[in-house]
Amino acid sequence: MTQTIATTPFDDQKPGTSGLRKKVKRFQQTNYAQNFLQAIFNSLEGFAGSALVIGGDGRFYNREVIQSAIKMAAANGFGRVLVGKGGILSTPAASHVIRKHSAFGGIILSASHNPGGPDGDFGIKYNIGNGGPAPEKITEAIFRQTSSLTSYRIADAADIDLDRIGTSDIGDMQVEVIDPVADYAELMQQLFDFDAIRALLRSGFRIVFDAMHAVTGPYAKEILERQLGAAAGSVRNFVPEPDFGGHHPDPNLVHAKALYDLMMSADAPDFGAASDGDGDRNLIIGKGIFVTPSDSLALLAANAHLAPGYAKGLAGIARSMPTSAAADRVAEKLGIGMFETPTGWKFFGNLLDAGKATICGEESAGTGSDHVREKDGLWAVLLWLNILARRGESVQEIVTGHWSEYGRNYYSRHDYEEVDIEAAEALVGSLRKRLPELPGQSIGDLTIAAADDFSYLDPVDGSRSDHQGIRILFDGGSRLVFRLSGTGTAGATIRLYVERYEPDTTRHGIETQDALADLIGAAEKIAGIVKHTGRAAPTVIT
Ligand code: G16
Repeated sequence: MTQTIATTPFDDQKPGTSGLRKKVKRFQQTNYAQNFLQAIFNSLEGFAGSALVIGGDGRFYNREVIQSAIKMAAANGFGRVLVGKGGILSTPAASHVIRKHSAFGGIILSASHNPGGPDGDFGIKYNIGNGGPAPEKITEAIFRQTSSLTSYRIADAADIDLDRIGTSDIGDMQVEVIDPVADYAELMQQLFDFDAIRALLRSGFRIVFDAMHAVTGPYAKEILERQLGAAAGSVRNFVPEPDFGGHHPDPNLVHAKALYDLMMSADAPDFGAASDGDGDRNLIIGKGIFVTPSDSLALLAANAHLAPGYAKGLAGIARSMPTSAAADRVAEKLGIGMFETPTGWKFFGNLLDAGKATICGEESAGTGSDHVREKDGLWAVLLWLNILARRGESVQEIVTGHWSEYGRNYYSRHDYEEVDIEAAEALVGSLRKRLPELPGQSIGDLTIAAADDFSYLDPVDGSRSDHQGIRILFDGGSRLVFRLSGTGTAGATIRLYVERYEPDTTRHGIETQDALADLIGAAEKIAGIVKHTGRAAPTVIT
């Protein structure tokens, strides 16, 4: 009953920052998804008879690929598959299910915050037994497999009924359709002071959570409204749609503008939050104040001890290199380790497994901890609510208090999306060539202290990752970072990260883009973005 289907390789199946992400239309080509799945299985060893977790964010094409993945898992020798009801598992929930059930690994179908629907994006990612994204060693092996594939194996079986919780068999493999929310909700109860949050919400503290028609809807409805008693209607856009209701499920100030506008209005609730397509990102907005992801990481780390799961304190903090240094100051004060990794959650896995870091975060709206091995949107929301409940202050008071204590890291990211790939590579190539001559040069009042191309040496397994972003460091600690995104599906996306540290509290009220204006001007002078790309302005500023 196992079929071996002949196929030919595709030359574009190199995993990016987070798995393989492409247009749905590309994934719909005959054998495209199956090839990649077979390449994953071919690159793994020793999984015969063990469990595999499969789930996705519910986007268009999710169900079809899930059926193939289940049948291919059976044909390749897995003993058991756990799949979320309706094919749904948020990325952090999938990570938890892998860990809790000691699965060999998991297949997560998502293109994260990218748009869905027939003209949108799709993605496949493999997570290892610790629940985290496969490290580069494995993604490189998968890529090698994709280039020489001649066939894939699939069980000749009927589709599994994904909408009914229960077990069935495909040959020797058992398929278990599980409640996607239950295990995750139980984990959150262990980490946070649900009584304190419940009391806060009962006291009239108003929250709004925008699930953006994506995967966190069922999780947020259950946890925030049913278990914690947030007012009915606090969770918005909570029904996951294959096309995310036609929206772009990216919780940033552009795509979650309605939430932002609400939070800046006179009658704003006390706390606003949103998550993305697959539930691993978060956006936090207080009444009248947006909290940058970099600040959020620092604040959560500084206050985590107020939640029962972190009462013992943190072992260390990790952040991706382009993320602001706000968390570094917290680590310094707490006297704990601070780790700077390349962009990509996969780089945190070793640090978390080794007990070197407890909390991790990225400028790209991701925060998480050692409770799973993915970033976790709802986890961040619950930790914020736990902190707010225990401190009894507003978001604004907590954020400005933090700046007074540690100084403020003004921070912004400018994205130039869908740029011609050659033009983007030329910009980076030219910068890379000029790195040695940059130190000592001055642009206006700014003097370049150092310039390099970031390399990471993993302190746990000694692996090295080069070319992870160009850093231009100025006297006084300001910084520019240039890198190309590894998650886009059309052309290239140039990311420019701008940061300035301001210790003086009397200068903490400046509008962010104004506070960074000299650095933004310097970025143009140094990199020639307009000349290279023909773009007069970024596509998205966050
Ligand atoms: C993924 C990765 C993150 C990374 C982000 C942006 O997030 O897991 O670690 O920061 O992409 O990456 P890039 O700058 O290369 O586009 P997600 O939420 O898209 O899975």
